[in-house]
Amino acid sequence: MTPLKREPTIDDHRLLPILEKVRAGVRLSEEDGRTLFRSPDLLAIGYMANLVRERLHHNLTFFNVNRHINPTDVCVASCKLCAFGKKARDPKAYTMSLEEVWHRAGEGWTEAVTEFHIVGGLHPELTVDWYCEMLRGLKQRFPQVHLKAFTMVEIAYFAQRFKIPVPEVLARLKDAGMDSLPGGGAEIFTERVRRIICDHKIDGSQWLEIARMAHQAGLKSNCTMLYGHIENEEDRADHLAKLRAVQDETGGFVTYIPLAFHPDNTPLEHVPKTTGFLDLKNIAIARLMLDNIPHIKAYWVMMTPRIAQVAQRFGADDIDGTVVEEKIYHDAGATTSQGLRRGELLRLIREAGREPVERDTSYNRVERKEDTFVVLV
Ligand code: V47
Repeated sequence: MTPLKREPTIDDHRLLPILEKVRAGVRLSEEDGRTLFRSPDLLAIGYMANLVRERLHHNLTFFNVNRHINPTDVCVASCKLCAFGKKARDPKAYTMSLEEVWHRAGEGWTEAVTEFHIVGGLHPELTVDWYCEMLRGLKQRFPQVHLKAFTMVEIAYFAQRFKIPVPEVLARLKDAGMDSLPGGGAEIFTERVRRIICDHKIDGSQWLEIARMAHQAGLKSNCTMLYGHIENEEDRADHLAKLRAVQDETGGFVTYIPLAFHPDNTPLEHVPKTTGFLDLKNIAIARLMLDNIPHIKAYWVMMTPRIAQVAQRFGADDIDGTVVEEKIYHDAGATTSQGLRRGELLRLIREAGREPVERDTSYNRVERKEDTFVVLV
C-alpha cells in the first residue's frame, strides 16, 4: 500500500509535542509515556505508533509455529495474579515425567513447530539435573526446534534452591540446550503494586538484573508487562522506562509483549477484565516508548485474535504463533481457543492488510509452501 501524506486528527492537544518528537525520531521521555497512558485519544496514539511500526517493519507482520509446554503447575509461590500455580498437595496439581514432556512435545498438529515455549511453576523438588535432562532430551528428539525456556523468576528460583550462582545456572541450562528465555514474570516493576499482586516473586530490580545476566551470557530474551489490574499510568510508564534502560545496556531483548490481566480464578477475581481500548493503547504506547526493542507482539491468546489483528495497525508487528496448548491464561478464564492453525494466522494478518512472514524465534524467515508441512532441518 502506498502511504498517503496526510495529517492525523489530534483531539488531545497534549499529544502535539509527542507527535513532533515521533516525526523527528526523537526518544520520548517517561513523562511523555505518562501523558500517553493518561490520554483517551487512541486514534492519535495509534497513528503515531503505526508511523514508527512501518518505519521499522514496513508492511510485515511476523508469526511463528510454536508449542507451549508447561512441565508442572506445582509452585511454592502464591501470587494473587495467578490461576495456574498449585500446591504440591493439591489433587489437581500435575508434574510431567521427562517421558511425558518429550511425548507431549511431539503431539498435536503435524505443522512443523520451530519453537517450544517452556515455563512452569516453582517446583520444590525437581532438580537442576532434571531440568537439564529435559532440555537435552528435547534437543535430541527435536534438534531443529528452538528452546525458549524459563522466565527470570524461574532462573532466580533455581539459583536460590540449587545454591548455584545465577550465571552458572544460565550456563548449565544453555549447555543443556536452552536457546533463549521468554519474557514472563516481569509483571509490574513498581514495588507498591508488586507487593500486592506477586509478593512471593523476586522484586523488579532482581528481574531486570537476571535479564542483564542472561543477555551478558549471550542469551536473548523477551520482556513483558502485566497490565489491567491495580497498576496506574505512572507504574506503566516506569515499567517501560526500566526495560528501555536495560536494553540500552545489553541489546538483549528481542520482543516486548504487553500481557492483559485475566482475573478469573485468581484472588483478584473482582478486578474487571481489560478492554479492547486498553489493549490497543498498551500496544501502541509500547511501540512509541520502546524505541530500542525491535518487535512488539500482540499475543492473540490474551487479547483475542480480533484485537491482535487490529493491533497490527496500532504498532504491533507480531501476533505470536500457533501456541497449540496454553494453560496459564486458560486457567485464568481465557476464552480464546487453545491454538490457531497456521492458515488462520495468515488470514488474520492478510485481512489487516499486512504481509505475513513466518519467522523462527530469532526472526529468521522460515520458508515453506503455503499449507504444506516442511520440517526444517
Ligand atoms: O509470567 C500469569 C502472566 C505470563 C496471569 O516471551 C497472567 O514470547 C494474565 O510470559 N492473567 C506467562 N497474565 C505468559 C508469557 C508469555 C506469553 C506469550 C509469549 C511470551 C514470549 C511470553 O503470564 C506470566 C505472567 O506474567 N500471567 N497469570 C493471569 N491471570
